[in-house]
Amino acid sequence: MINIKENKELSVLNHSCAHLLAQAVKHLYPNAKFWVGPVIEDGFYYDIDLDDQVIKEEDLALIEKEMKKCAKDGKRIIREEISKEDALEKFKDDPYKIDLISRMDENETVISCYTQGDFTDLCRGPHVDTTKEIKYFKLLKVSGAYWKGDSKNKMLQRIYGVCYDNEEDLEEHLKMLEEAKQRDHRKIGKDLDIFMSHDLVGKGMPLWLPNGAIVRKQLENYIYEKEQKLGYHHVYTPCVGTVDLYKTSGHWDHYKENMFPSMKVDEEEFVLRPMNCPHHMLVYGNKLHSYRDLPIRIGEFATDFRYEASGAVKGLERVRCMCQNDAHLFVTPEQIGEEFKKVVSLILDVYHDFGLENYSFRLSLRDKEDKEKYFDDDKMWDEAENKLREVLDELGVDYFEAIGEAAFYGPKLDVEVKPAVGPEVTLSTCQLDFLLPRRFDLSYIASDGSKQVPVVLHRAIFGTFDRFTAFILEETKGSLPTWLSPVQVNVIPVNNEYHLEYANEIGNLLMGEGIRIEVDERNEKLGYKMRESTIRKIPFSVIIGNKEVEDNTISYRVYGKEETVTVQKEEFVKYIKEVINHKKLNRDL
Ligand code: TSB
Ligand code: ZN
Repeated sequence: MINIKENKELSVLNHSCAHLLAQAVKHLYPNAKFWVGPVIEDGFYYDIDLDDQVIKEEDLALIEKEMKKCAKDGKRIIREEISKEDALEKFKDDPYKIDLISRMDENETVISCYTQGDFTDLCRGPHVDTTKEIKYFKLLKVSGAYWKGDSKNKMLQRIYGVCYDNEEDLEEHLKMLEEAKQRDHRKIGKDLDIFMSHDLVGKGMPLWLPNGAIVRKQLENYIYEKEQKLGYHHVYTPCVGTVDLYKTSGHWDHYKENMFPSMKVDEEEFVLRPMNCPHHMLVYGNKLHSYRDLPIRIGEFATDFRYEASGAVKGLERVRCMCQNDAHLFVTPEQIGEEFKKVVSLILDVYHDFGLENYSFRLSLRDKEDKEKYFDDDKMWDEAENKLREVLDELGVDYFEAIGEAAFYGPKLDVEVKPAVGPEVTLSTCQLDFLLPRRFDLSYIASDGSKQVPVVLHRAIFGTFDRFTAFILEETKGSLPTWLSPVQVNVIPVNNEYHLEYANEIGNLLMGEGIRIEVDERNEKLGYKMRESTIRKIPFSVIIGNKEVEDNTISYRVYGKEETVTVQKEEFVKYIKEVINHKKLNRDL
């Protein structure tokens, strides 16, 4: 897709279209006041204050119509330069423009305005010459946006749109948006009954429905087994901690704006935890350790709470209550490379099992000049950063480096993925940490008998179960591999009168083998039931008709495939168990 912001002509066109939008809104809502209307990667938006009037999605068509009318007039777009004083006078009734003008650079003594017909807006420009040039546009959505992005400020209404210089490109863009919408995990999650939300529970607090709970449980079992085999020890710790715990860890100073406010209970002051590291530090510190015990790997499927801006929360991808597939690995400095390699190998292994290919590794390093953000130990940083690079090269992993993106406590490796809608997000992460073990006064006895401080690797392979589920739903378009699917086999009798008994027998046989099944015993036509099976993306549909009853066989169809296969029932059981146990991907069926 074209990055509109980086394309000079399209950028001018989109910005002019934002003005056209403002002009139309002003015609239809005379009280409207305008904040800013910038060009973004995929179009433009305008933030508008309408007091208590609300623009709804269905109003956009009317606004678009008015825009077309204004554009057709073909008014010239005229630039005018005025002094700051004149600008303050001209816009004196508009607090938003006054705010913009007053904050302009000291040296900016001349201010430009653009006028088209009856509409004038403060703007640096440039713009197209006449409104006639703004032809191929579409308003896309409307949402709330706090003034200056601050939740303490008034909520404005943000209208998004896009504009091209020809019809084909606009059509192409809209088609792509429609495809992305179909792939959006929020839609799939609703269609497949994976999760819901409710205002009474709160923003960013999804409720996992029975189907979603099956998926999550399977993910938990899967990663637990892998971690067990790699020598992890799993723990359960509370999802609250005292403020003092987070003062000790440093989160209270460095991470407070991402935390829920504290609450007092008797004499103690608690916070909902945003991270699990402090708890795991205490678990490590519960015993004396020798270098022979290390690495010690403490894992937990741990619930965390983070304050995410209300405009940023999104389905399962960005939530305020999440469950991390977390672990903290305590190692000697000499073990960093080897342990990091195991984590990266585990990431590669897991992504391979899920057939994931659309991701990239980002190695976040310190900015050597920034002595304020990063603790001052060049030797330690250099060694750690080189070690991580070495491991990645050894494993032949492609990665890009991001200077200045490291955490203040150490370098890290993140896996970045692109959701159907919206900017990239991090899935897996592995972060080196030299500081936290010191803050908690952790130690081990080295081979020479001296007391040493361990190094910690924070790592989350799925990131959170929430975000990973969102991603996997989008990557598979909801057609999950059989081992993850809430319903694995849908048994469909052609005619209940003759075939239901045998269908139930097959259902019980499969259920007895631990396979998740449903028997569709509704009095509906076969075609209807098959279509529904497809809509629900159930991997296997088993069809039971006369022939199957007579021959003691079953016929099945794999999701997305045309052909129907008839086999002995024992053979089917064997086959589907193999598909599940080997976690076969749909593309390999
Ligand atoms: C890995 N202390 C480390 C941990 O030991 C930590 O918390 N790292 S983190 O802040 O990067 O979070 C881990 C992962 O959680 C991220 O990589 C990301 O995949 C996921 N995550 C972060 N914020 C959210 C959120 N708001 N909603 C869903 N998942 C999130
Ligand atoms: Zn951590």
